[in-house]
Amino acid sequence: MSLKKLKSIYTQFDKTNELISYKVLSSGHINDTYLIENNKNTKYVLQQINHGVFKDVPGLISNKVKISKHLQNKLNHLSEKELKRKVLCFVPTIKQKYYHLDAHGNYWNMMIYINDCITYETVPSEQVAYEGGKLIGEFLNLTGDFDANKLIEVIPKFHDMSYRFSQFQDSLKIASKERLEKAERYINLVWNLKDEMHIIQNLKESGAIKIRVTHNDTKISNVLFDTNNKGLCVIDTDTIMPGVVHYDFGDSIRTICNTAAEDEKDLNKVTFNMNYYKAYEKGFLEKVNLELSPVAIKYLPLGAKTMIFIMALRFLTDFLNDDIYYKTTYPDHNLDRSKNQFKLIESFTEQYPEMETK
Ligand code: GN1
Ligand code: MG
Repeated sequence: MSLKKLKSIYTQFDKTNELISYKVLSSGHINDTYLIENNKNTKYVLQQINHGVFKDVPGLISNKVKISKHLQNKLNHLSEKELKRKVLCFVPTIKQKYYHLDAHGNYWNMMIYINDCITYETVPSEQVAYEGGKLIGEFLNLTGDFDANKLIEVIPKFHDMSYRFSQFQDSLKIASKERLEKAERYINLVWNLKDEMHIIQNLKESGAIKIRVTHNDTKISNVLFDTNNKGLCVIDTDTIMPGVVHYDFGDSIRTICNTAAEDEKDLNKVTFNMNYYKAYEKGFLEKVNLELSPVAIKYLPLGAKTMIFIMALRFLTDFLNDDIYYKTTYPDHNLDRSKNQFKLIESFTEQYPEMETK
């Protein structure tokens, strides 16, 4: 992306000032994200939304703006400065919309950049795990009274296990012999776990656990911490849509309790940190305050296992499909991600009895 192109996009959001510099933020696997700065030293995050993945970008933008506004209302006792650090603040275009559609059919949106904060790919301490739990718990608490029917399903069946299995089965039919051979061990693991990994979906469909607003991408790198390691703001709200709390609990646990990054190739470094699990769970339950039903609480550990598994399955499927979905930086990147998640499941399963305490 050229500075010239980004400058022209920026003018759609701000006619008065000029964009002077930018930096690529490369941690996401789907969108193209830039940290930009204008001539008044104000920083923003400018993002091109991947409309191959997100089929209804205006709907997605509408979801996340609605939730930001809801959070701003709920937190209106805070000062404006504090509020801008705690809740993502989207910037409207000069046409008073929250996205710009460029001449190439690409969608852009812009947020105020939150200064002086820290993000983690791997968690350094129990305190960070605990703070992460509090922040995600608070997010769910504050969105508990928002009617999930007012949100569109940004990616239909996003965490639906049957759907992910059917995509996996399709990928097996078209995968190259070489990739099938490399993935053989992991393909077998998928089948072994099939029934257990449908339990959360069955509980959701039977109404035993309730459908509500969920974030759906609560990996720890989507949580901003302040410089004292206190949880500050949940970012990357593209996938906000109806779901069950187990998705958000589980995806945080998947990333917080992994002693290595999700694409670490040295599997000896990948273990499940039980102390972080307990710390996160404590913070989460302290804040969530949603009258979680006994059934919902009982299944939180399985929610964690399910979210680790669904990522193992999705990375594996994309590997078998020759890497058409996630950004990759080398040929076996998706396979390495999948192996990493399967190793995490193995370590998790060894410690599972300790979690089922409720
Ligand atoms: C993708 O792009 P990013 O990093 O926000 C993915 C999530 C995965 C995550 C794994 C829309 O999120 O579901 O958990 O990668 N988002 C989409 O790191 O597929
Ligand atoms: Mg995301």
